[in-house]
Amino acid sequence: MRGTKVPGTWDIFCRVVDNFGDIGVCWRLARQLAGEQRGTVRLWVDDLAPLHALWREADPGRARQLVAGVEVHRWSAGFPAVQPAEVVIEAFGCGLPEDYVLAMVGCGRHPLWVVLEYLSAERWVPEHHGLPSPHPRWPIPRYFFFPGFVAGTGGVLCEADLAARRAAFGADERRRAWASLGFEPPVAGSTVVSMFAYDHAPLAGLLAAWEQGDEPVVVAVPQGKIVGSFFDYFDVGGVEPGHGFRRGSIEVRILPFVEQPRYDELLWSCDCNFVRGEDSFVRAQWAALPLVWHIYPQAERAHWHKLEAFLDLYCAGLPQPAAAAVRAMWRSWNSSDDPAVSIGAAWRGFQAHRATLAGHAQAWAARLAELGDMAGRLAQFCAERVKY
Ligand code: TRH
Repeated sequence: MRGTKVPGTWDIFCRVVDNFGDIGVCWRLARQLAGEQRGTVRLWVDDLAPLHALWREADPGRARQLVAGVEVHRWSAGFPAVQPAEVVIEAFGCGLPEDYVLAMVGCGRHPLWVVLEYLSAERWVPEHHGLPSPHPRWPIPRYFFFPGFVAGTGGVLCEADLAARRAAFGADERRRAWASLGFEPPVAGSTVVSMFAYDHAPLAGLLAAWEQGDEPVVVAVPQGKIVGSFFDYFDVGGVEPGHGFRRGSIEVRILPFVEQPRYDELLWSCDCNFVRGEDSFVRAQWAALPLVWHIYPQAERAHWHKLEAFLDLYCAGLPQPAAAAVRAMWRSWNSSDDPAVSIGAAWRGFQAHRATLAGHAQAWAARLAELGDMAGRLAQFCAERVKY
């Protein structure tokens, strides 16, 4: 139907502010638009090293390459003269190159400019999602697109084959996944957790609780800065990925930083996942298992509103004691200054509800799936606004 055809060409602009989240989301989106929406997608990113960590085939030394059906370009100063795409995505306030904007202005039919925002569960998000954002100088159609967890937002990214991949991941696949990381599967009866968190997490308190607890805990830690905090706590030297160490009730497994699809498999192989930022947080929700979120810290504790807003949504429908345990655990994990509940006590409270939380995680993932995937919603959003 005229006016609702999914746009054919896309330019996604991404600046790596820090860590992996910005490129993690943009790369997932780019792959989906190319693979599932059959778009011709160019991804412009200013730093290819984090992309290489998420997807080894992406060569950080090449300024232009085709990877997983996406044309990946290093975004550097002196932007080349290119024909703008039908839809231009400015991710997370990264801005667009001035020359590129002028090329957009010069197009007979102006491209659609989409300002992709960060994910938030705050109440104002549905009211702002999809609003026009008129450019101060140029008559280019520009709109806000807000991902989110409720109807009226853009949803969250979810590949079309994710549920099938998850369902097909059984005991054999789990064994293979552990073997590929250099380990035997953890023995039955242990609580297996993955750990991806920022440096300021109250890790030592949690490790002490695990070490001194009655139950065996296996902690899988992908390579990253936080590994150093494990070495400090256990007073061990640099342990290489594929190796681990034990003390008391805890076994620590140091893993490589794996590619995005393998990270999903790690999440599926655990009983509880500690995740952070934006994209791993969403993947842990799709894993349909209990999770603990370390939110990206912002100035003036702005992140705290986001944390509470998500807790309000996530805990709705949970029996009160289990909801209180989730709140206590997440608040304690995110409080760098003197949390009201010690992290050890918070963990014990959280674990006491593990069966309820496991069931709830499945219900939450099913509810999220009903919203529809963000890439598809974005394609539809643009189809309704692009002028052909
Ligand atoms: O890395 P993050 O902390 O990213 C961000 C950025 O800090 C960003 O600036 C900030 O605004 C945002 O958080 C909120 O966390 P995130 O979003 O979870 O991204 C991590 C990515 O790394 C995600 O795509 C999952 C992936 N990953 C792997 O592919 N393999 C791994 O082994 C691990 C640990 C993660």
